Amino acid sequence: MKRIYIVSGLVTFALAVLLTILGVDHVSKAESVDPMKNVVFGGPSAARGGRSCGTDNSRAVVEAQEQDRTAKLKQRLAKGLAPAEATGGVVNVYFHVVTNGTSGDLSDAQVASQMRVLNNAFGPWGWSFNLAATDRTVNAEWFNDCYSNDRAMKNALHQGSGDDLNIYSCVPGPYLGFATFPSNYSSQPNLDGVVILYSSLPHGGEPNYDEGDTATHEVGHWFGLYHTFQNGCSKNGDYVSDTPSEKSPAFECPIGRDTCEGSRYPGLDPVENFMDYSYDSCMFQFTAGQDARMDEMFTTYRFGQ
Ligand SMILES: [Ca+2]
Ligand SMILES: [Ca+2]
Ligand SMILES: [Ca+2]
Ligand SMILES: [Zn+2]
Repeated sequence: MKRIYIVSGLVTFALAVLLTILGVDHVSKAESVDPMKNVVFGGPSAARGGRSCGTDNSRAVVEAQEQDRTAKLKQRLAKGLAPAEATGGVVNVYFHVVTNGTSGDLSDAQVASQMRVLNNAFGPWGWSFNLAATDRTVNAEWFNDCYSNDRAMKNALHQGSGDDLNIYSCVPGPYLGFATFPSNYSSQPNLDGVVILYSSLPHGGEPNYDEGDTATHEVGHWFGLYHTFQNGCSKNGDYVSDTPSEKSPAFECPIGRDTCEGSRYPGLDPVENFMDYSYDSCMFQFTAGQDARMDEMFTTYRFGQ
């Protein structure tokens, strides 16, 4: 971390976040559907036509993180602290290029291009990324499946602290990428970070997914965001109040789709949101509510840690 902007305002966002946390919701328990019913884990690989993300969004993981988050937020508020002290800043990035000797050897220009994509996506919300170091490792086993070899690879290569971002490029099993959540950091600091398919970088050659938004999506998880279709149309959803509820992942670019209908679920599906499963060319935004959540999660789990 180089520097952090401290802002005590943002009362509106803070209130929105608080209302969400306190369970103020329009949907009663009786009306909510099984939150896991429509959530796709894994899914088809990118090459077979759909984005797939290997981040562990299972109900147990999400509920544990939300319980811990709620408890820690209450403690902050009880001390008179703002929900998010860190509302932006410059995050140092350690970029780990893993290759098998022939594939995956990304150039410095490609890494720089990926950094620009991240800065364009998060910049409007106060966050920017500084490339602190790039290293290159030849290890065919890690490169060919850095999902299964996640632990060995990261234990060897991870750098920095909780407010620094580690990015690994390789082939993450069947996924375009996967990430760890902020609340994972304290128990497993060396595993913290984001793993992306090497060909998902800008002009990397992965059909429909080579504008660099896989990294943006996974860094969203790293900041504490869930998929926009988390929990489907049921209570809490993605724990962000201004992203319309969404029953299932949106593939390709189905603008106008509305999978949670009726007056309880205003708005069309957020298929243009970075945290959906649509094509890179389709996704281009985060919301103010997602920013408030990222700021709060960063404050709680990463800032100064
Ligand atoms: Ca912010
Ligand atoms: Ca939402
Ligand atoms: Ca809707
Ligand atoms: Zn994801």
